[in-house]
Amino acid sequence: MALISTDKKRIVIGLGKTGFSVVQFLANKGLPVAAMDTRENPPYAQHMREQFPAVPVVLGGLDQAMLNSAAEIIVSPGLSLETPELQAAKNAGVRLVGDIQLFADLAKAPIVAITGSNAKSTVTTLVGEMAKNAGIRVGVGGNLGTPALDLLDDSCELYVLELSSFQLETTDKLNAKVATVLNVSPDHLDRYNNSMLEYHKAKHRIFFGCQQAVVNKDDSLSEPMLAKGMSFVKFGLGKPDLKDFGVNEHQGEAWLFKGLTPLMACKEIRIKGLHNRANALAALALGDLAGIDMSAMLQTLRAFSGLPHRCEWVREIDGVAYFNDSKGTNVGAAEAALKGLGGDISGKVILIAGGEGKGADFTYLKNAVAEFVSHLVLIGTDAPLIQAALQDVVPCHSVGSDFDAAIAKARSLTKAGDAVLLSPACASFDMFKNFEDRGEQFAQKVKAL
Ligand code: UMA
Ligand code: ADP
Repeated sequence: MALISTDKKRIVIGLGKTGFSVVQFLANKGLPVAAMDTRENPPYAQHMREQFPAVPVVLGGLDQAMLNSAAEIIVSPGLSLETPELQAAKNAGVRLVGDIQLFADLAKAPIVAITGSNAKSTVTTLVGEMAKNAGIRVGVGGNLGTPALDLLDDSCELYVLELSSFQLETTDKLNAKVATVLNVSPDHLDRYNNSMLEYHKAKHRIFFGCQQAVVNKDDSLSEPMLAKGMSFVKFGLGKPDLKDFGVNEHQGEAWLFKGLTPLMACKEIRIKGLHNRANALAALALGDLAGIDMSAMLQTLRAFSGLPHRCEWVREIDGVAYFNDSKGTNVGAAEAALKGLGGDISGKVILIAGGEGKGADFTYLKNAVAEFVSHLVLIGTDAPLIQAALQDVVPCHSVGSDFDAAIAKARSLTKAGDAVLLSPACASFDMFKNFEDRGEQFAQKVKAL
């Protein structure tokens, strides 16, 4: 949909990264705009005063009368569409939309769109690096960090977007060239009335208007609900069918394959663990459909050393390795980290977990914990919920919100060959600024031991 000029204001809700990028985009086009945030002092309030002093800003709540008379409301991903004031405006006939839809309406280059409960950032970064290494002018962002509208550039030849379920809720037609739901496991259920179906449906909005889908053979929830007009390529850790990506034996070892063609030995992939093998296959499938040169993609897999805070090795003390997986913010991620790491060590994992559980059911972790974990050290608000779910399986040690005590306790429970893993299965906001802060503090404290 084109941006229609009107005297009515577009109202941007949220003055975080997204909201500020939307204000900037609309104001630069000369369109009337106002901004609101339910917070008294949102992160970009000062930037607004400095750079857009003429744009009206309402803080500490939403002004219903202004909302009801808006030309359109552009809602940041951090605020639920169920917010009563937004629902009232919608009922008064005002369209609610998000930054990703504004982006999709104007982007001239093809879009590779990536969502899933886990592995989004890794796969998005990989596809972006693959495109760069193939000499393609590429814009990479979305939930990964750079708001989509900041990527718009007519000289761009390809966009690679990481999209969250929150961003997809406000996206009606993305029209991606290639899209994928990498995997679906419980996350953000507090925002979806505890309904996996609602969360799943939000993720699958990524396929609206899409030409080609990449499907995870090992996760049936990744299959598009409505496949009309779309072609498919699948990836999975087993042997691939003719046009799919998978793993097969070649020259006596495991190789990545496209159909019958061996591509490279799995041991050459620099990021380790079975979950990263799946991520490499997903990136290859997406990149191949987007037209990225295969040899540049394989070279990228040999060189890419992974993002910080994702199963990142920190240090070894007395034969015990310490890993920072602070980005493991839900049960599916913690499970993948345990399986990826647990199989690679001679001893057991001492897992540090806890924080804000977002309504998750932690019994999901029972099997992985029983197989790989010797002790669970628990921090943060939802430690009691995790303890209740897993204390039958493994000894649990709650230390409240004392992160130093958590690390000391974990260390005291180790023996040579073990690993200490921070993979909280929870959001960080009860004790830290964000997951990066949690991971950095962990690394710092472990290095100081
Ligand atoms: N908030 C309010 N009132 C408001 C608006 C927001 O209280 O009126 C609060 C909410 O609690 C929310 C927080 O502010 O959690 C941030 O919301 P925001 O919409 O201002 O966030 P942005 O700074 O714009 O960042 C968003 C994404 N954040 C969320 O979806 C919560 C960032 O993803 C993303 O990088 C950025 O846009 C650019 O696209 C972060 C994230 O945690 C990494 N995403 C979740 C995840 O990955 O699990 C979905
Ligand atoms: P996202 O952006 O979706 O949070 P990341 O690439 O940042 O994904 O990875 C987050 C966490 O998810 C990692 O720290 C790891 O614990 C877990 N993870 C990575 N790859 C996978 C996968 N293929 N399946 C399940 N979990 C994964």
